[in-house]
Amino acid sequence: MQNIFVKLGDITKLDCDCIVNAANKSLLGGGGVDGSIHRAAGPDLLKECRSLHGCETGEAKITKGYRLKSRYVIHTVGPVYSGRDRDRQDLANCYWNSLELARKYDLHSIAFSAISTGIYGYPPEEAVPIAADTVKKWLKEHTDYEIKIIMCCFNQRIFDLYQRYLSK
Ligand code: AR6
Repeated sequence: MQNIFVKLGDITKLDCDCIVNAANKSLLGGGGVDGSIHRAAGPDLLKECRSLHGCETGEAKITKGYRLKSRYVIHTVGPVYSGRDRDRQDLANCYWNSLELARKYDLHSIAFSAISTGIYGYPPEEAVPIAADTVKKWLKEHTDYEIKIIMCCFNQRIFDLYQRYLSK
């Protein structure tokens, strides 16, 4: 896919319109990528997050990026992996709703972290096809909207899975 790029590295270093945080329902920070984003953005991010009053699984909310290079942060809450059918829809909603929010704010580059594949335990082999299929479907339904999508991977295994799946 022309507009989808796979990148290995730290999402907090990326210079794009928005990065997508794998948050928890409180939106008040945590470990993993969430912790790194809050550390890099500085305390004003937490202040704005407090005003959002949390976020449901599969939904997405937006804040400014503060000290990050990225102008905005989209916070989405992935499912805690349970092995049930519902996980798949919840995870797909995270990608879909983040893209909807980016469009609403007229943002034209977005970097996703691999939502739920860390602390929330989603097996990367299952999560990567869901993420890739959802962004592809979104792009197909929004051909009038220009957006560069980066799938930012923090480890080689997820990077390889994306490369393989997206080249199909
Ligand atoms: N840049 C890019 N990707 C990263 C980075 C980084 N700096 N750090 C980690 N990853 P996780 P989850 C990858 O655990 O599974 C938090 O406590 C990581 O390798 O951050 O959705 C929240 O507050 C993995 O592939 O998020 C929640 O409580 C992916 O990001 C909970 O963790 C997601 O791993 C959410 O768990």
